[in-house]
Amino acid sequence: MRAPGRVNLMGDHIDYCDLAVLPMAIQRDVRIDFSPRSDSRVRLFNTNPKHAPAEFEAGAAIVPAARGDWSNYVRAAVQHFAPRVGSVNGFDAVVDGNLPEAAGLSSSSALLVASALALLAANERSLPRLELAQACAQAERYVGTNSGGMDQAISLLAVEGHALRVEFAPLSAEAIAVPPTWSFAIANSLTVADKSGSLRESYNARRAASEAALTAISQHRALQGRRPSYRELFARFSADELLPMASESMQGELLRRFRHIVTESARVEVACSALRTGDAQSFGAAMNASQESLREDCEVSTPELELLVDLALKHGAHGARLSGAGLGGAIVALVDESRAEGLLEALAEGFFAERIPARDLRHHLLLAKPSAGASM
Ligand code: NG1
Repeated sequence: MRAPGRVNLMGDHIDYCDLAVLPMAIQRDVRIDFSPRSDSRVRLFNTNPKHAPAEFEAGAAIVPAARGDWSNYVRAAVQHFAPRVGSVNGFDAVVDGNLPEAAGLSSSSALLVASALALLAANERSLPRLELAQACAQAERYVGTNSGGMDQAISLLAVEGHALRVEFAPLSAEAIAVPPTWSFAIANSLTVADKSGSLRESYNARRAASEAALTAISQHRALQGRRPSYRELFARFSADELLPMASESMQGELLRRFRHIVTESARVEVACSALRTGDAQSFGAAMNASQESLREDCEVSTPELELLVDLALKHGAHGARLSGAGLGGAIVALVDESRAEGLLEALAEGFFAERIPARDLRHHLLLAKPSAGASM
């Protein structure tokens, strides 16, 4: 079983508001080799020696391993899907992968998705992909992150050569072709974005702020105390109308978080149009505006991410932004194919040379290939 990681091209910290996002699956993935068992035991071995083997009983109430333990993503999938399967067969599995972990490239969701598919296959079951993606998003809450559904959706629904405009509630996806002359470079900031561990609270706090901001704006006279969803709000008011309304309804951090949600959601539409028409300049400008918003309003950038973005812009990128939850993790930069190698060299020299041995470079710096979703 293989499930890809992803880079998010536009729309961060808004999927949990059920607002559309624009991720793309990449060529790096999590792979699980498994054989079904006749009992309900799940036995796991990871080819990365950092991750200890694990073993548990499949069922509806699986005790989690310690916070941050890799096996929790498999436990999450098995606990969620075991009751659907009924009398469940477990599996023996070897887990392997080439995604940098905790880099904002969604290795955790890829592991969960691959585990869900393995459990279903071990029990000769299958589910429609859309249903599976929704269920995997719910399943991931087992690890304590109150996440949105972007990562599971892209890992399951991605189409080779395309990015995916993903909408939520109900989940749907539109594949948009990536022009062959566009390259997306990914560079890992090497600072850890470990959502399942210490950064869980910061992530959940942003989601909580998105809810609180909605409650605050519903007190505005134009809404008369009726609390809409973000989608309803955006259907009724333009960004230009909403921002002054927000200034009257909230302040400080909450206002900044709300402003990020409003402007980022608008940028997803700009980016989708630019992708459809092959307008790299507009796409890049939207990426740059997104980075500013992620830094100033969402407050999830770091000095290392800033440095990478600056380097990318100085060396030919149309635009660059952090990708995913931030607070570490990777950046993504849009560059013309003809300038991509030059950009990689500049990032290697300007950022990685003094931080990691050259042999590790390929792991942390790559050109993304828009890849297909999970497969057996
Ligand atoms: P990453 O980048 O994998 O930490 C997280 C969430 C997404 C989304 C982004 C921010 C999980 C599994 N994924 O992604 O749903 O909210 O942050 O856009 O928590």
